[in-house]
Amino acid sequence: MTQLSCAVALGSNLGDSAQTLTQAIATLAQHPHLSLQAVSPWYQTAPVGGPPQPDYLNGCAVFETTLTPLRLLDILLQTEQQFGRIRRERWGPRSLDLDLLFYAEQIINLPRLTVPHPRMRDRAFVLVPLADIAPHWRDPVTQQTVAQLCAQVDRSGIQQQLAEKISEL
Ligand code: GSY
Repeated sequence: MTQLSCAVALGSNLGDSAQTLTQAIATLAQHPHLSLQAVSPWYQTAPVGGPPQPDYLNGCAVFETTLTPLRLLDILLQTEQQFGRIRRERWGPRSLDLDLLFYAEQIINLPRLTVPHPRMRDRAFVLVPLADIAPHWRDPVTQQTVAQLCAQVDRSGIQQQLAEKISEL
């Protein structure tokens, strides 16, 4: 079966976010059809949108997979639930958020799934960590690379975590 690359964004602002992100990556990496290729540093980021809420910890990971996009989406949703995600309010705080950003160079518009992620181009908290691990990945919609998209966003409010705070996988 053909292995395709996919990029996933991770975010958390409830509980021990560093531990949650690290364990979520480890859980995904153990899936028989996901092969972890790269993980970004974690960034402490000011919340965008929603009610007043704590800062987030955000990062990105790249996997190779033989899963279909919808099967991968289901695994991301299951993993969110495993880590106690409760959808209280749409833009409110959450223990774990996993978003599928890219699935190879495919453009997917399904009722349950839009890829590339429709809001990723405006989000420094996604583009900054993604540019660390996949700067040359080309957005199939805009034809711009992640590095180019990242250079266009306001990265104030984005702070890289100190190395010793990044849990080892
Ligand atoms: O869309 C992901 C959840 N989210 C975040 C986030 O992960 N990081 C920051 N900085 N702000 C956010 N607002 C929402 S909603």
